[in-house]
Amino acid sequence: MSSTDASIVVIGGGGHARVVMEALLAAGWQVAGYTDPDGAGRSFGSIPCLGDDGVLPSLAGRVRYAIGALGDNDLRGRLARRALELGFELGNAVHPSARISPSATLGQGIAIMANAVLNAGAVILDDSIVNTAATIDHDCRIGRDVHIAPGSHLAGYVTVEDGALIGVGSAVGRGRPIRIGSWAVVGSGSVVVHDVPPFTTVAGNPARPLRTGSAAPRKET
Ligand code: JB3
Repeated sequence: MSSTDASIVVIGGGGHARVVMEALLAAGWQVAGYTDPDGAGRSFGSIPCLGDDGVLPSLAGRVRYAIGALGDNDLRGRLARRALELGFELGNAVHPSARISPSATLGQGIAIMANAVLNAGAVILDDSIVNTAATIDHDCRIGRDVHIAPGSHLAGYVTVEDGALIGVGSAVGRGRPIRIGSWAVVGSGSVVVHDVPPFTTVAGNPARPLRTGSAAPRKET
């Protein structure tokens, strides 16, 4: 394995990581391998599992980039920050079929999957996922460690704070500012037209609160 500017290690080896790896390959990255505690001796196509995350320190001098590739927002963010501490830079997995406005702003360690759309002025912060065919319209602001699940649609001026999950096939916004609070969860197929407080789970059409918590929720859609 040689260090190149396009070489990246993927942290995670499950379903999300496989989609990330295919997006990376399609975008021209050299995927050096992935880490997974359950992946010993396995590979994904020609991409080897390098072992668990204990191998990362020894890779840091040889592979320039890493990306956290787990669906769990909290774990993904923590692993990405650990990679930064080890000296990796965070790379972005942007599938070539995604349509990203030239006025959009991307952080680091982000996954933007096939057929996603980011329109004018959208901002996506570090370690967030814009999953397959999700659309983020103008002037939306997506925080860190967020997951916009497949087929979700955000109208203009939506803010999604750190750690929040917008479940599969949801619609958020109605053309004026709406805020989804940090670590909130929007259930699959919801229609959200009002602010959602932090640590709150909502679902339905119109989306209504199901429960309120005080700690980072596990992933769920
Ligand atoms: O809904 C969609 C399109 N994708 C979902 C994604 C966003 O989240 C997907 O369907 C899953 O619900 C989920 O994908 P993820 O996180 O890849 O989950 P899963 O397929 O269950 O695989 C998790 C993998 O992470 C397993 O192979 C675990 O062994 C591994 N893992 C767990 N903890 C870890 C760690 N890997 C590393 N490197 N480090 C860990 O600490």
